[in-house]
Order: sequence, then C-alpha cells, then structure tokens
Amino acid sequence: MNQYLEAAIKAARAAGELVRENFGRPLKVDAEEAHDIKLELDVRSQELITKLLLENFPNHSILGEEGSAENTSTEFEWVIDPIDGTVNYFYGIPHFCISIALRQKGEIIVGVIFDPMRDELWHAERGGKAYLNDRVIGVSQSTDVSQSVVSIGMSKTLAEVEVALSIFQDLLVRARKCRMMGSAALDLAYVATGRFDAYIERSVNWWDIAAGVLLVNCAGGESAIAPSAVQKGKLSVLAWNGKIDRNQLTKVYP
Ligand code: LIP
Repeated sequence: MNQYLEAAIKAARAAGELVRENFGRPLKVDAEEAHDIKLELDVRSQELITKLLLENFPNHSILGEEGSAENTSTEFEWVIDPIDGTVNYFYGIPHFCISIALRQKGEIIVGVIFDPMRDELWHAERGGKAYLNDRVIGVSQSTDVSQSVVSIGMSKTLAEVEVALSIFQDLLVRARKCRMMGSAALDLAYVATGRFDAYIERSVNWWDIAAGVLLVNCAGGESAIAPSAVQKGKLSVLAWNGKIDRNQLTKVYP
C-alpha cells in the first residue's frame, strides 16, 4: 500500500470517527439555504483530514468543500469532501461518508470513501483493483437498463432540479428501479460494488466524485465527466458498470 493511500485511509477513519460520534447530537449550522445545509462539523472534519494529510505531505495542495489551500509548486492535490451527504447527516439519516482522493498532475491516483455508520471503507489506486474492507469488488453484470438500478443525484438550483427530474422521469419507466440517496460518493462506491448499475448527476463538485470515479474505473466500470450544462464551474457525471450501453442510460450526454 503506498504512502498516499495509507495516509488517506488513516485520515478518512479519523474523520469518520469524529462524524460518527457526533451523529444524532445537536449540531451547529453555519449556513442554511433552500436545498442545502452547511454544518460546523463539516469544517471540523475537513480541518482534521487536512491536518493529518499535511503532517505527512506539508507541501501538497488541498481542494475541499470547506476550503482550499493551493500550492503551485507541487503536482499533488488532495480532494476532500469531509461529509458527503451533509443533509442526510443533519436529518439523522445514516447515509453519508468521508471522501478523499489524491490527484497528481490532475489525474486521480488514490481514492478512499468511508461510511462510518456501516464501517465500510472503499479504496483504490490508479491501475489497481477496487476494494471494500480489503476485499476485491467489481461492478454488476447487468447488460440492459431494464435490469438496472440507477441512482440519480439532484442538487440545489431549480435548473439542476429540472434537468435531474427529466432524467428521473425518463429512467423511472425504463430502469428496474431508480434511487435518489443524497450522497454522490456513496452512489459511486455502490456502483463499484455492484449495488447500483449506474449513477447520474448533472451538477456536482470534484470533491463529491473524485474518489468514487476512481473506484468505479478500478472495479471494471466506466465513468464520463464533463463540464455541467446547468451550472458553471460544476461537473456532470455518468458512472456505470460498463456493460449496459451508455445510450440506454441517458439520452443527454454525458
Ligand atoms: C451532496 C452530493 C449529492 C448532491 C447534493 C450534495 P454534500 O454533497 O453528494 O450527490 O446531490 O446536492 O451536493 O453537499 O452533502 O457534501
């Protein structure tokens, strides 16, 4: 196991313990919008992850949901979502995770996702296999959308909601089932594990998906990422088992 992966796992587990022990307790809300919530615990979790990573790699850059620290002299950048599924967490829904990825010259080389409530830790290194709790995992074998369970993410602006609803409505009749779970990182981990056959979201951030897309690719699946058509600066992502024809999953690429 390389030093970067080892550090990412240690940081994810430490942040997961912090988040798990505060689950269900009164939480300080830093910001509350129509479709989103920012918790003080998000910040504490990212501070803990950042501290642990920079102890080992003081010159690395950080890109996180709760703030970034760019160092132009390095080719390494940690991409961190300190609580992915914050709204679930706030409402006491035990479906959230810690997501940590490392990019070298922009390419994702390490990915770790940790669900502290189920004690499920996924990891992968570029070019290697994908693992759940140290056991090799793989994507599902479904070959037709009618056999598939597809998770669709929906973010915060009306434009994003309208696009996501059109995807949801289209797939509701063609897929076996559709799901909307509130955590992009866990959606991707579930595709890598064969629990979902595909995941689609039209407007997410790198920190939501960086670790998860590496997991999917290392688990034998495929992923397509493009600039979001509904929100500038965001990403559109399609990740699937690589066996269903991509055109069956979404008529609007990606
Ligand atoms: C969430 C994503 C989810 C998206 C939500 C939110 P957060 O991340 O995981 O896929 O639909 O709007 O962005 O904010 O909970 O870290």
